[in-house]
Amino acid sequence: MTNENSQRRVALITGVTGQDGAYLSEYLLSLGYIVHGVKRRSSSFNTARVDHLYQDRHAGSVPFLMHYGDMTDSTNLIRLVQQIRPTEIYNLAAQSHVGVSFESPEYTANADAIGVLRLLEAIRILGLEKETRFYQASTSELYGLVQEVPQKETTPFYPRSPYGVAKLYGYWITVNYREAYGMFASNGILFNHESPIRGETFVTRKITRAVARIEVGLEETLYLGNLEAKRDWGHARDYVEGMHMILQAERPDDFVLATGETRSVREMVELGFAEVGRRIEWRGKGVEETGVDTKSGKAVVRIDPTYFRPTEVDLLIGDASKAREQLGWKPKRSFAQLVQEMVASDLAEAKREAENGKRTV
Ligand code: NDP
Ligand code: GDR
Repeated sequence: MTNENSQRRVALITGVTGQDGAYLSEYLLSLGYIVHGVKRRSSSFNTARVDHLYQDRHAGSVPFLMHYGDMTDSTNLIRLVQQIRPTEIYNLAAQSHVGVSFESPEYTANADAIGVLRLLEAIRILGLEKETRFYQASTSELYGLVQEVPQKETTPFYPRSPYGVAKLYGYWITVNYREAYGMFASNGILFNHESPIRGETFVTRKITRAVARIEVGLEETLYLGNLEAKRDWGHARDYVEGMHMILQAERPDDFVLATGETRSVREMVELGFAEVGRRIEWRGKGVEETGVDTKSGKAVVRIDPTYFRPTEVDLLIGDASKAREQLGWKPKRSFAQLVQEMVASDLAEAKREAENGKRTV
């Protein structure tokens, strides 16, 4: 069975201004979709990741449009779904930072849990259950405290943060609406995926950005929390293709997307610095531990206890066999390529900043 609306391919993406929203928009546009994105009102520009997709909108009709909206505003979501009548909705909007969710747990629950319900209800209220397919951005954070490795669709959930718990609701309400109302509603349980446009406070980007800034002399020290946590890190471009595949499947279902490899934050630090020819030697223990650059003899990595989380997810490693067998999805880009691409991009940016700094002084 193909999508009933295969003639008309109109996607609505919440969280369009985020890392995945930007790559997914690019990908769907390349497939000929009309893409509508939901952006939040902000006092400063927040569309840098998608500006290149709609900068020519005054020149003529463009297949990329943006609308103001918020996951905490159901009337707004209902109106958008009514106006756009999308054939596919990708719900990517979320307060997506695990650490921040301990600081803002109620807001995280509102946007990440009840927000999913609001969108599903919008589809139902408007009678679009058979017209609109729904993708929910679920996460490996659902697995939390290790129950089984590698983690797959049948592994029990045990979330370890307000973010993880909010996403648990999002996961199950998606399953429930599928079963209760026959909606084409699917979860992608995605393991960590990164890129040069990853938010700057997530650990991979924080590391590659600091490597670049230390290299060009803009910064001296990278402060981190738990170095022992292990993550299954893939490339965001591969994962947005998987999201699309999940909505083209014959039946709605839930799929893990992961690389099947895991590395610690410590290893990520070493690999990041290795990209600029620096070797890190670890000295000391606990919060006194430092990462010393053997070339300069300087401590370039230090521990800041404020980055430790009250409850941590120690080990994530995913088994994406179901997605490989049923959807034909597998990651194309390696971890080494990912780190190389991120450091190169951050180096270019740091050099530009250093140049501009010199000019204005
Ligand atoms: P980002 O943090 O880069 O993007 C999140 C997006 O959600 C941004 O566009 C943000 O807007 C928007 N947003 C946040 N709160 C609201 C709100 N209340 N109303 C409307 N929009 C809102 O996340 P990613 O792109 O990395 O992730 C996309 C989704 O996938 C998220 O739901 C995340 O939880 C989930 N996920 C991500 C994984 C990853 O490794 N990247 C892995 C598994 C799941 P603004 O730009 O204005 O802040
Ligand atoms: P995560 O990503 O929590 O896995 O959630 P993040 O990069 O924030 O943390 C990964 C691991 O690194 C440890 N860590 C630090 N993390 C941050 N952010 N900053 C630090 O200084 C630091 N030092 C050590 C963390 O403790 C953690 O163990 C991401 C998000 O994209 C979620 O939205 C998504 O659902 C999951 O990935 C899958």
